[in-house]
Amino acid sequence: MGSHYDVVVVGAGFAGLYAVHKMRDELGLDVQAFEAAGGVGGTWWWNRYPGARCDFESIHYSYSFSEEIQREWEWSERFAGQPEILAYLEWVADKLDVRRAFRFNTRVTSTTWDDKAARWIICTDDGATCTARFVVSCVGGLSVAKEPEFPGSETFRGELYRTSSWPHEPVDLTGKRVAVIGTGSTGIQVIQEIANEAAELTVFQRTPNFAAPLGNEPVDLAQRRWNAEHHAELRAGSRQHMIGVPYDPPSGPALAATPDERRRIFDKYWDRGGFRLLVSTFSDVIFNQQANETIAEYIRERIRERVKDPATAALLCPTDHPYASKRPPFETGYYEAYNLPHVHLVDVRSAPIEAITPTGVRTSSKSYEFDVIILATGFDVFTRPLLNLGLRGRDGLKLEDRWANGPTSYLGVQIAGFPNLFVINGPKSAVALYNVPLATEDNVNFVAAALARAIADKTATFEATYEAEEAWGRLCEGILNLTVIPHSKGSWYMGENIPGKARAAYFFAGGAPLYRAICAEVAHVGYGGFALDRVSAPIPPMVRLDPAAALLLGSMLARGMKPLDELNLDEVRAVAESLRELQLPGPAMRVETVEAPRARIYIPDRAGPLPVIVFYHGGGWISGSLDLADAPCRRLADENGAMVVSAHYRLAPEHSFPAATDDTFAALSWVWKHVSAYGGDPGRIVIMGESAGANLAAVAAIRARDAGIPLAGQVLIYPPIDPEASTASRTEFADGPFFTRAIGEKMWGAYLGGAELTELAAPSRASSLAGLAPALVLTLELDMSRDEAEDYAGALASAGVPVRLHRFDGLFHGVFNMSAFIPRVREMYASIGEFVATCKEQITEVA
Ligand code: NA7
Repeated sequence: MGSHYDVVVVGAGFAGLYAVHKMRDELGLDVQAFEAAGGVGGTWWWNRYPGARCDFESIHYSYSFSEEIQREWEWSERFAGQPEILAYLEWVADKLDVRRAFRFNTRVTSTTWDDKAARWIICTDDGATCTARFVVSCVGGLSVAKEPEFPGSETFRGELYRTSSWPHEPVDLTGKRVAVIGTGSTGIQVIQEIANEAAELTVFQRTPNFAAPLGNEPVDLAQRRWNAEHHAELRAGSRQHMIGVPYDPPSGPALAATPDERRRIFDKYWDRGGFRLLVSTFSDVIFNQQANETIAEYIRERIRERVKDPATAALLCPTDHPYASKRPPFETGYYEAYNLPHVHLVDVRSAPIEAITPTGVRTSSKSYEFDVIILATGFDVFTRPLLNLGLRGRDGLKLEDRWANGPTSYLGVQIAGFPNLFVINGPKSAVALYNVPLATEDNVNFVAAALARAIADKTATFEATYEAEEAWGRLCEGILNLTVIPHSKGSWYMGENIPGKARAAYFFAGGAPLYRAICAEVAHVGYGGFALDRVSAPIPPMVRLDPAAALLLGSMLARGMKPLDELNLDEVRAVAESLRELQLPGPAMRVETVEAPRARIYIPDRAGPLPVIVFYHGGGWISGSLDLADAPCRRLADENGAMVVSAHYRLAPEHSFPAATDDTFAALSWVWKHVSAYGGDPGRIVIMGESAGANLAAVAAIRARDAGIPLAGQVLIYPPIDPEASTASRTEFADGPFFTRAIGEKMWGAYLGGAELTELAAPSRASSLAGLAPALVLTLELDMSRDEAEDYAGALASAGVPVRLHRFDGLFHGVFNMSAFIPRVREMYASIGEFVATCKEQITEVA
């Protein structure tokens, strides 16, 4: 057995160069790296085809970790071409002096875990073997070309090139009859570049793509100076953006805009390049098929404007998949190429390619003759590069068996069963929709911190648990299913471009800020979801989020939302009111306003007398309003055929305890006495509240019992019960999601204002809970007040009160006000509906 290393790194692209630097120079580890290519550069070493270029601006598509590197390198074009990007990576490699860590022209052929020695055995194609405590794969996601599906390529007598292994010597296409197969990002770049060079260019297109102008141009001196001075803010903006570039936020939903407004916004971003057309136009294009169709049709119109022959234009217009459900390409003069008389478009959807022949290409309807054939048919993404490492994990577990039904991973960084193997930008990482160099830095930094921890603690094995992998897989799939991406056919996003490959979620589509927040949380809680020396730490809350809740949280992070406990009173109140934007609008109905006590009465158009819901809004006793409760009250009234009285109460800290409980109880007493004048039935009152409003409802239910006011039921929507409760959920969800223990404590403090804690603030402290109205208690899995609310439900039941307890998995405190973005809030309404119906029945029986 050859040498032993702390770390073996595989790959010399963006990830490998930075990983070697980080592990060797910052952690001081003994690192050996391997690279199959003859030099550094990764994808930019291999993909030397004419026109190869990045489509994130180079100022963003570059390393951010070193101020010196950012300052010293100047890009000549907005979107640099392959030679310049390769030169950059070579320059970085020299600057960091990482080349000497690499063995080039050396391919890893097998990577086998030795359980006894707790290390990896790595064999390479030069016949050498070494061992390493850790392996860090930096092999990239799009680094293994798709196997050609066409028989006969070896018989072709002309020149056959694959874009991803393009020769290093210039290829002269002048005067030649050239075929390009494939019209993805690569095919489009090649076609537009060589159209004027080839004598005849024939493009074989199976699926047209939604290509938009790249907007490339030289970077002038003034711009270079500006860039150099603004790196810090550009990078900060990038890291806060869903896809890791500081692009404008979208202008709300496309479906809420008029056709003229949509046109204006699409025009604005059409030729500005990057992914602006996707991320800076409208918020719903990636989520809603109807919204997506507005942008899809806009792009089709632009294609028709540019391509003279209507039949060719029609062939170039995609109609079988939503915009951005396949990775959108960018172009410069691509569509105009089809106006050239010697450029021909062949539709191989209707007549598929059957073979490559000695003289050219044969489709099911015709044979074509060529001097040169260029294959731009894509990659076997994410899985194949790792499978090619010949990985065998614990007990000889083969990676191909582990992944028979599609890839699994935890955070894209580790695969259960493969200890001490870390993957940079692996399957189910965020990289597919996240500016690669920044995604890479995030992953390398995460892995380096994990290694540092393992080394410091003398941890022999560091591995993802199967449970964490499952939870992560569910989140990835759930988020992807909320987008239009699964509606594409044949996209590498879903593994569908390779015949026989498992259709699955190959990446995390929740956006960079959420991904970063999750990784930070995982590390913060001691690598939750990982087993260190086989002792596993619990899966952190953010990994267990409902996918829609996760996406919403991600978009809040992208908007720069500060943690709630860092906000001042006015800011908390503003946040509470802003939740109205997250609510589904409530149905129109008659609303009466009462001044003393202040309340709104929502009266659905049904025959009375109506059952009555008395509703108290949430907001931690310090925020919230009748406006915040407006949409939920309309919905409650409509769905339950009930009159809903939304009661105002005074807020702390201006009015601390007992103002709110006195106001809410006074409102209840008023309803009992006066509601019949509005058509309500005082014999069928259900009291209900959300969050702090639920605490007030629980207390009002006790006061009602004591005052002889009959209630048909009480609905407590994630109520805080007792500020001194010492529960597991308080500890587990102390840092959120969304609602934190610190803000909870501030709210309780403001509400109590130093008053002694009694049953009028903490209902569980009542001397008896017997005789209270039947209760429905709704709790949320990822809420710090979950356990105290469930304990209260238990106490009510022990006191003989009929209780229903309904816990909702994956949701966090506050979601009742987020119904427009978290579809499962409808389950909460359904649960309330069932309960309220029972209350109605019971009273009817009594009556
Ligand atoms: P893509 O985007 O996977 O494109 C591959 C193209 O090759 C696409 O147009 C395919 O058509 C076509 N293709 C693949 N197999 C066939 C067969 N058998 N017959 C006809 N046409 C075929 O790969 P790219 O290299 O362009 O881009 C990959 C990524 O690199 C890109 O997304 C960026 O992230 C950078 P299909 O759509 O399958 O009908």
